[in-house]
Amino acid sequence: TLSLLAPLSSVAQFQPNYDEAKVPKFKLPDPLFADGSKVDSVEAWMQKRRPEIYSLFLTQMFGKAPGKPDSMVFETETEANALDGQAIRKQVTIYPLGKEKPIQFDMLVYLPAQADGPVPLFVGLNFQGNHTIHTDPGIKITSSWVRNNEGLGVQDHQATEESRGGTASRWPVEMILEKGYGLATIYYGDIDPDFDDGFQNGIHPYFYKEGQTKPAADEWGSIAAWAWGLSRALDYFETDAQIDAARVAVIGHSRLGKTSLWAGATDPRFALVISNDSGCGGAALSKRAFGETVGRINTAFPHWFCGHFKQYNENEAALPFDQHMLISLMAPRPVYIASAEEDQWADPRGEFLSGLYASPVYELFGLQGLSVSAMPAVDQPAADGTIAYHIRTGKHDVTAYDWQQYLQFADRFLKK
Ligand code: GTR
Repeated sequence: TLSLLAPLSSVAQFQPNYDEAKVPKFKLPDPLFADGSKVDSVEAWMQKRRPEIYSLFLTQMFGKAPGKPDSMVFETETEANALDGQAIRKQVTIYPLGKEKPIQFDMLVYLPAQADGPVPLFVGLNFQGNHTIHTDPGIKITSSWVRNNEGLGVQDHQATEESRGGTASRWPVEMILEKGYGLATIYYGDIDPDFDDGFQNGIHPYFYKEGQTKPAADEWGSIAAWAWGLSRALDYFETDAQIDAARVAVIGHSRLGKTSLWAGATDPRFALVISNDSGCGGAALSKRAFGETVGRINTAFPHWFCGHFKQYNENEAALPFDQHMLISLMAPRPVYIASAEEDQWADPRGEFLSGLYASPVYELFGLQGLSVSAMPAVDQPAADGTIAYHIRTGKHDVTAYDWQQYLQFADRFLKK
């Protein structure tokens, strides 16, 4: 990930804390406490407390996004015999604002060839283009801006043939299909290129009011835009008879794990939410200031969150919420939080604690949140509850091991 860091001097000088003894004393807001009293019913949660918490994340962290546009157009190319007959491959061009507006999201969809009805599906954004997730020669190569990457043969921000299959280890397509699930992915740069250009490219400018040149301090940053793109994918699934739009899991890694969590919070149509190594601004508690901090992330990536989030730089104590409350916004839907042992930057313990402190909200629904109260050992998933957690050996990545756990977890909720 080092190659993804912005070369700012203040960023280079940042010294992360990796010492548990130096975690500041902090007090977490109680998701089930409002106006001096305990939230004691599902109704009070859904009608009052959840909207309150949601509005804090919306205006103070991720920023407000537009709703579902009414001018969307989908164009689909289908290959009935992809991956040696194992899959139906669809490449769906999503024109979120209609064909007159020159912005399109290319979505790659694989569905199991043998299915006796609409299938459940995983959807997630990818970092380097759809063609990097599998060597399948039929996958279109994106013409959007991509990050230069020597290993993937990307120069001048243009994807080439050389990167086909280059990130396949993160996308075990055959394994997913064998288990009866579909998989859909969009290159996140189709929605908003991941660099700070003052919001001149990507989806944002299409929504500026007369005279507006950038989002207001409570309006969407890039993460909210990527999450908005995921909801447009879901809009498509609702039109495809081979996909069961009521059984869609949203998954993301790292910055895209922050994105899958926000997608789950903003769009209740996502039936299951997966955060893979999402870290700061994702599942990790900000107030622990362990590894990456709010100030560090807002300096290196000023475009990810909304303007208002910058007021918490070096000032996590002032946050009126923390990330356990982001997890609580998924309730009662299942959520899986995963960490990696060598990914201390993302604060695995802070990711676990978010799941733990979100659990009382699930209990309000009569469900078990996390099934354990102490952090599990590495490679010992705690996945019996409606919130699941594991910390895997190894580094910041998505692996077949991670996917095996997600598939097993999904089987409990998304299989008929
Ligand atoms: C890092 C960033 C993390 C995480 C990661 C990634 O540079 O500090 O928050 O998002 O990038 O997305 O790979």
